[in-house]
Amino acid sequence: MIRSFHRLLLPACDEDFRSLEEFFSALGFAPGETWSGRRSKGRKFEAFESGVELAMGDEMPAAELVVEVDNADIVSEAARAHGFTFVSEIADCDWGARLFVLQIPAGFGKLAVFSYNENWRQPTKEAQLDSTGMKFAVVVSRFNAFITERLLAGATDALRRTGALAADIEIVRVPGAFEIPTAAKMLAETGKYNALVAIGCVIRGDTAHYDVIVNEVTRGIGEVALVTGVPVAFGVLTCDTLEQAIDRAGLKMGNKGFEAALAALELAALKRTLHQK
Ligand code: INI
Repeated sequence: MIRSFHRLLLPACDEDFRSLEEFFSALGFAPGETWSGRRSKGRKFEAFESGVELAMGDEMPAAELVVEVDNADIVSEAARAHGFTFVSEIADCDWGARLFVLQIPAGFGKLAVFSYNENWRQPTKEAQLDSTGMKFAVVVSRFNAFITERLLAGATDALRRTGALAADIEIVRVPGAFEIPTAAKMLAETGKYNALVAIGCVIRGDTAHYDVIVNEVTRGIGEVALVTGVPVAFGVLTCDTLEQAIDRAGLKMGNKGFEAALAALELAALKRTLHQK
């Protein structure tokens, strides 16, 4: 059973030794065991995995050593900053990687460095945040308008910044959070909108029915999305105090209207992506 694998380089002089040390350290190898004795000295550079790889076919790196890194672009910049000699610049490979080749100091041949492109091994589907050409409706409750108007401004800002036209954002006002699901269902059923954003603010101190309202609104908004198939993002603040609501409407905790609009857009874009064959 093999315990480890080493590629032994034998520099001819101290200067070569030092330049190889700088080379492998700068590229991100983990410095390992060192020894210095009367007859010899040495230093190991370790990598997480190592082994002998056999490969055939086109576009193979012509190099004596090959390393896989997390991000070849970053390592390439580090190599340039150290003045290492490039045999080939970083470029895309048709096997889903970015790769560059360096000259190893002291005449030890070439080192190919590559990283696989994100998600290459395990592709995932992820939508782009581009709302160009999409239509949205924002349902906003008037109760606690001091807060909900700020959330609305955040939501429209997010949609405009990602490409939606003002004319493609319908704003519909309702009395309180309780009415949001009903209005959302009416809007979703028109089939005119790619996604909806629900905006409201329920504050515990304002009502003895806090839990009842919150549960009903949350369940209702989720149900509209599931029943109609139109994404509805949840931009309803449920807070203990007015101060908490203010923090979430553009102060310390960001603007939840902005975040909800991005979530609506992402789901609308995901729907498109998943429907494409
Ligand atoms: N509506 C809210 O949006 N936020 C609240 O905090 C709130 N409180 O505290 O009562 C509230 N109540 C109104 C409710 O949503 C309905 O509009 C009303 O009950 C009429 O159906």
